[in-house]
Amino acid sequence: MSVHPRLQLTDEVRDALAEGRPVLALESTIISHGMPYPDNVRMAREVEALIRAEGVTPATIAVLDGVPRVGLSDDDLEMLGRAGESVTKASVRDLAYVMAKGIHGATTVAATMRLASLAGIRVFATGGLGGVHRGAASSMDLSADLTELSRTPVAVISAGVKSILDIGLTLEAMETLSIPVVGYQTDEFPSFYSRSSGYDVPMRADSPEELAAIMATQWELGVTAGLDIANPIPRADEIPADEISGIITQALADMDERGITGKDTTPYLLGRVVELTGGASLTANIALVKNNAMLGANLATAYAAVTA
Ligand code: PSU
Ligand code: MN
Repeated sequence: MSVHPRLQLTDEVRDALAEGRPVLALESTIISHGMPYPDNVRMAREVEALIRAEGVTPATIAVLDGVPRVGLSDDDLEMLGRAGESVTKASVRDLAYVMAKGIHGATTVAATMRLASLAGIRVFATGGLGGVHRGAASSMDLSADLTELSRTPVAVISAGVKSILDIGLTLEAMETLSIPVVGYQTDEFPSFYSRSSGYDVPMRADSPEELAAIMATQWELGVTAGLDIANPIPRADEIPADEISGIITQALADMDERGITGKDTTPYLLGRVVELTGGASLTANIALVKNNAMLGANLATAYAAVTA
């Protein structure tokens, strides 16, 4: 698989891909917009270290000075974390803009998927996906993460979607968009901070090998959609759904009061939930990202074996 000429890969990522060794993609919106500094930078470094310890090459993706970069240095991670919300949150619609302007873009799940795919990377681990927002029937706020999942062949591991979204409508939208939703060792779709959501997953897999077989088969069929792999937060780290639901309701009310809309909603809600939980949601968020990175590393390994 050739790499798109506009992408800049680190030597480490380029060599791993050329030799068919496993590579795991990671996003950068979670660093600049998803967590406060300096926890965000520490999380990004620890996640990369965990992945390397599994024998897999991490590829954190961002646009820096207009160049889509696949694999970042420690200094790049520090810059993205420290600059925080002053870095443009870049989804797919923003990619050409930040590149043409020569500015930085912290890539969302959607934009990270697109760049990973152009680099030939098929597995990507993150925290939470975007989806259908509560009240979407009037706001039309549907994350472009769903659009991209419907058309770009990358498996995305997340801990489900937060109940800042409408989980039922998000699952319906994914069915319509032909996005497989696969529960990892679970029959229930997880809701980010909590292992439960009240919604079933339509499919279940119990090992990385099973997941890799589903990916390979789907793409052999010419179904070019991605996959949503839903990996519940570890039991020891979860915040029970009844504890977090009141906090989310409060955060949504605060958002409406401040008139926050559009691409600012997800970062605002995440930040407000961290404040309202006195930091407990951040601890849970970091734990689930690490858990997803571990599964991602094992899946990248299993998928590399299938496609070897
Ligand atoms: N959910 C999280 N943390 C995040 C995001 C979502 O728990 O950092 C980010 C991801 O980058 C995701 C983006 O792709 O928010 C979705 O934003 P929007 O809803 O504006 O599409
Ligand atoms: Mn949105």
